[in-house]
Amino acid sequence: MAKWWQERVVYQIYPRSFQDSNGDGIGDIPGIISRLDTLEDLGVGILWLSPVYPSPNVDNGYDISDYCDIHPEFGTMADMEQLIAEAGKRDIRIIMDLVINHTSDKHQWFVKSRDKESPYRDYYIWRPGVNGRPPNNWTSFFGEDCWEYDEKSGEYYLHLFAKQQPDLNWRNPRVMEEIKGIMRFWLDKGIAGFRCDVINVLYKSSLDNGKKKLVLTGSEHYISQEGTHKILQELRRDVLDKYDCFTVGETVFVTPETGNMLCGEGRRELDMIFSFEHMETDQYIVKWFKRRFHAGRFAKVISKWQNALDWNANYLENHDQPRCVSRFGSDGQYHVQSAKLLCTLLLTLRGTPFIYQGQEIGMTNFDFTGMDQIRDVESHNIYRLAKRLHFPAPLRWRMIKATSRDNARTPVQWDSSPNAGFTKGKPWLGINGNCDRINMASQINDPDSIRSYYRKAIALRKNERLLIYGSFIPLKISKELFIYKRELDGRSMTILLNFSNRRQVTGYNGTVFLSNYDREAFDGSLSPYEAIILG
Ligand code: TEU
Ligand code: CA
Repeated sequence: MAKWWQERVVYQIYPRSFQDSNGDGIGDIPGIISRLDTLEDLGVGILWLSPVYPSPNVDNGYDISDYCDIHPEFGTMADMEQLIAEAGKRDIRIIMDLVINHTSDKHQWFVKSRDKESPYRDYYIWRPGVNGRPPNNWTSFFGEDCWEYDEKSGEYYLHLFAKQQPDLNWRNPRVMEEIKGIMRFWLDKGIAGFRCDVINVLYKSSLDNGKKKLVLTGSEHYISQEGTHKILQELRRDVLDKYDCFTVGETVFVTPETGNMLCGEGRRELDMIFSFEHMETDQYIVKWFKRRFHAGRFAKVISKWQNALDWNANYLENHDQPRCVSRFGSDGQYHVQSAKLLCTLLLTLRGTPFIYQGQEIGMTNFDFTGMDQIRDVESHNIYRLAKRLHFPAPLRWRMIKATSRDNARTPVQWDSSPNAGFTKGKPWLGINGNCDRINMASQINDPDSIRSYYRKAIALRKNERLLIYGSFIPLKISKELFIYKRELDGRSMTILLNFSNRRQVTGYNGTVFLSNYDREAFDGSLSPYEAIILG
């Protein structure tokens, strides 16, 4: 049965880097409000805000110290209420980031839990050490230990991410009731749902040692456990089902089987999930060891997931991933064509498309030259770990440069003025030097720009139900070509994507619905990085 959140395009905003309104160099909510007309013009129907709650910003807001307020650097609760209202006037709905695997270590719950006698002690996972060592051998997502010793109470607490992000204890029914209250608080303000942060690691089935692994020793005890399914079913039954809203879960290490268990229609858990497998086809084991991008490997994984789930959440970049045009396209000679090609892919897949801020103008990876310009806690931890492992400095920097999450976090390039129109102050993170040629102002009225192409593709998707609800049928996958068709009620469209800088003959023909070479007719051959939709 059709759902409104299947028919809209989502635009992800990383507020810190979107638009500053008061000159402190940090993006904020009034800045977002000032850009709503541009977002409405683009044609997006939902905004996902990365966290705007009070936070010490160890992990830029993914370490929350108060779930029911707004960080002063982003504005006030009145600003947030105004954003929800102003977006609503433009038929744009807002979803917030729900980070409930962990809080900040500055959250009152954690501060109180450091006292062994506190009723908040059991909100977190505190354990005594074993022979002066941490309680088990687990390793964290951020390349550190998973346990931090707390002198005050003489025990360790678990943190799957930074040590300033203590994991909540989801075996505690009081934690469940607290989180339900937080979700109702925001849903009552009129938001339309949540993007749920690392939502499939909430329940730890055991704290036993894990099998030693290069990545995330111990994860077999907490990835997609039965206890997590029960939690998601309860949140759905007691809170979400009482509102006109949806959820998209960020779910690490899911397979199509475990993914279906989390978001299949009948499961009554999440509505959609972000899987990672297509984002792992250009790496060896971990993202820090880059592998040459291969369109065939990429296309095979995308095709698999297209038909593995009832409904997909499709994305090519976000605040954690490098810029897709630099990674899967070409940010050199074919920058414009390949950015439009990736737009065509994203907007013609079956599932809700998620566009990340700046993707619509073809923003590229950053042009930083050293770690002193990097702000991301994950990058600094990994750099330190690589140094401890005696990786030579040039290799360490090469690893970080290609993969750091800061690639996606440089401020949005609005125009070619100083600081790209993002701020009148000193930006919290460096602005890419290519903002003089890649910026919103130079594209917004140019019919041949990347942004104009995104606007056309979004409009086409809105007007063609077969691009929303049609079946996905792969036709050809090779090192250069990804060709597939969408079909609904006897009508079909064929999408041809040339992921190479060479001309390709395809043997297809048809009426051109969209082309990144502005073709009127199609002779069967594709130019470098050409994308075309035939009907
Ligand atoms: O990310 C979860 C997560 O696992 C990411 O670190 C991801 O594995 C990696 O970056 C992919 O390349 C979520 C948020 O998106 C991220 O920003 C937070 O740092 C993290 O959770 C902790 O809240
Ligand atoms: Ca600001």
